[in-house]
Amino acid sequence: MEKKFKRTLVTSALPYANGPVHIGHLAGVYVPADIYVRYLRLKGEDVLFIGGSDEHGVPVTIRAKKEGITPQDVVDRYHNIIKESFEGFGISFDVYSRTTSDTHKQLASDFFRKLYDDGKFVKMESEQYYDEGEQQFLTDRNIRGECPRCHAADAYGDQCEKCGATLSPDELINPYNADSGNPLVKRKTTHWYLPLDQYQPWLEQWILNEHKEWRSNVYGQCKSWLDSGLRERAVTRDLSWGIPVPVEGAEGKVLYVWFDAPIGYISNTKELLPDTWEQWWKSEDTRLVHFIGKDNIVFHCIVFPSMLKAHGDYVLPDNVPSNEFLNLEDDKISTSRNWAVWLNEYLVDFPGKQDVLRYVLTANAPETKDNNFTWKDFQARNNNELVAVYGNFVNRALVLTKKYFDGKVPACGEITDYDKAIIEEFVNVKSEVEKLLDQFKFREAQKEAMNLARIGNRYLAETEPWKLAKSDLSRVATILNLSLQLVANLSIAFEPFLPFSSKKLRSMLAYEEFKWENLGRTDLLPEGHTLGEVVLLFEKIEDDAIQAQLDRLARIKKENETANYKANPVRPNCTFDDFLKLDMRVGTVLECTKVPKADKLLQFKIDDGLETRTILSGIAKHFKPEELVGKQVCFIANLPPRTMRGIVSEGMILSAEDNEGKLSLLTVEPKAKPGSEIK
Ligand code: B3M
Ligand code: ZN
Repeated sequence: MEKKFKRTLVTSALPYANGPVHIGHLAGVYVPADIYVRYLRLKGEDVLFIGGSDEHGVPVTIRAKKEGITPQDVVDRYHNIIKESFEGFGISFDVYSRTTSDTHKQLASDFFRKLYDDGKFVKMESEQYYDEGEQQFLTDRNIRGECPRCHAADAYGDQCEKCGATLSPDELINPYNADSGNPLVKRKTTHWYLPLDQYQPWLEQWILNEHKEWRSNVYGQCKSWLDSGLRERAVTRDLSWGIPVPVEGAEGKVLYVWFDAPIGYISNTKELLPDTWEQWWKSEDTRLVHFIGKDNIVFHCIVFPSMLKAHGDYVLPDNVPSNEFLNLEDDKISTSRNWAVWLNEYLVDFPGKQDVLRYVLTANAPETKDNNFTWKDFQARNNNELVAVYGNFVNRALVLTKKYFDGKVPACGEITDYDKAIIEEFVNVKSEVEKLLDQFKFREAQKEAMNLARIGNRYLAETEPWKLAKSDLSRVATILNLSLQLVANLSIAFEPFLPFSSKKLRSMLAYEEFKWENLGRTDLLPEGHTLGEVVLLFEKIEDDAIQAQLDRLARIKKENETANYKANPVRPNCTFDDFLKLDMRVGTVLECTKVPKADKLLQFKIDDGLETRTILSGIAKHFKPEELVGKQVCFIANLPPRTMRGIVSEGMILSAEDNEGKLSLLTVEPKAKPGSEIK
């Protein structure tokens, strides 16, 4: 049954204030949320858009340590940078506050205390890693050590970045504190846990049965969490940076950042509306929508709703539109590797071009799968779509009106069948775009808006009014009247997506009143209405601006290759006898072919001085088989045979890798005799 809502409360994830925000943030969360909010406002609905910085948590303290400043210094700096970036891109928050505000600290603390008083937590003791020198407990991210799988020297407590393995701190070999370098010991500590297992049946009903309409990536992730069974989650931490746990005997403990951060949505609403905030959070006719990235799904769909449920006073989210990730030039965006387009830098490099980035990020929005941003595509979409279609149409319609009718909207005369067909095409756009926006399909919705501009462009190209000026001025008047109506429609349709250009366009049209309900009408500009000053809506982006960005990225890639490189630590000693057990030899490659249907495997036939030996090796991505024939390789001759794809492999070919993981084969120089033993 369709519920009736009176108001919509839109939140967007609170970015960590430990660094500036980049295009991935904008594409994944803030542009879609902003489009949605602008659309609802344009429809005259009651809507609030809540944002803010997430200022607690370990990422902030890590940054502070690195720079030798306090966590408060870090968040003060980045909160302001982030806030300005969002303003720069027209992200139209009603409030953008921070989780270090007094309002938030109080509200989050009260929230915890209520759950505590109501007996909603369980208290448990566990053993955690502790740095005796620094006298502190460590979080998973702060613990480093040797990876048990690939033996990389500096795997994190939760993951090895080298081999990608998901880890727990207990698995690391020789764990140490990433900041101090000190070795760690285990020590007992007590924490409060939210027993999510108790909420499992309710969550299954609420999500899996009552919210089947959630995006499939969101629904799917929830289902897999629920299928594997929920467990209790600690909501406190042994840290000094954060909101103190408001319970006696909890000195030195703070609320877990993921406990306090989502409460920030509530606190920021309270800060904005000290008297009426409760209406937004505590009445059933509020529709709550969280815009987030995919790494935040579990917190917004499972943990936070369980907290809200435990509390009892608050509404639950009605939808949680979450995006996948955006890559940059085919590589994962990474703050630590500086592989990103930073919003504050973009605003300096491309002044006045906020809408171009908004447009491109929406056109490539990672709504259903990870997507890719490239500077060439950015340039092409600007030049071929914004300039050549939207801008061109607008410019022609306005310039011709200036030229033939002194900048006044001419009279619409007789409508031809062709005109009618054009009108019909664009009056439907309203319901089309609405349907898509209501389903959070922003990429397609923007495409529809662009189609409107395409229709206009085609209309002018086909009617060629500039050729009729001498012979049939009243026909020119009709064509331009309709074109101008279409331009006015564009200023409405694009307002949620490209607010800066829409504003510019409205001033060119001297058309201030714009409402969503007017979309699709052909009488928006009355006959005789005087247009404003005409300027270019979009400008071409030249190759050198794009090249400068590509050069920057190439520079960063170079730096990353050389910086931070450290070889793996040496493994524990083995004896000379151990070494002698390995029979390593040189062989000459007689044949090398790809194994059919196995994209990684190469099949070698090797002259090993005794016979022809077959060896399979998973290195097909790195070499062209024909180039290896005649080369000498080193291999282990006494491993037990292994069968892969029905072929028996009798040994292992030795290789080493460069900085980017590209392999080189071990060989001998000058040549040795086949079968020669390596000593
Ligand atoms: N700060 C994580 C992130 O930026 C976290 C989101 C909090 S939303 C309440 O991805
Ligand atoms: Zn590893």
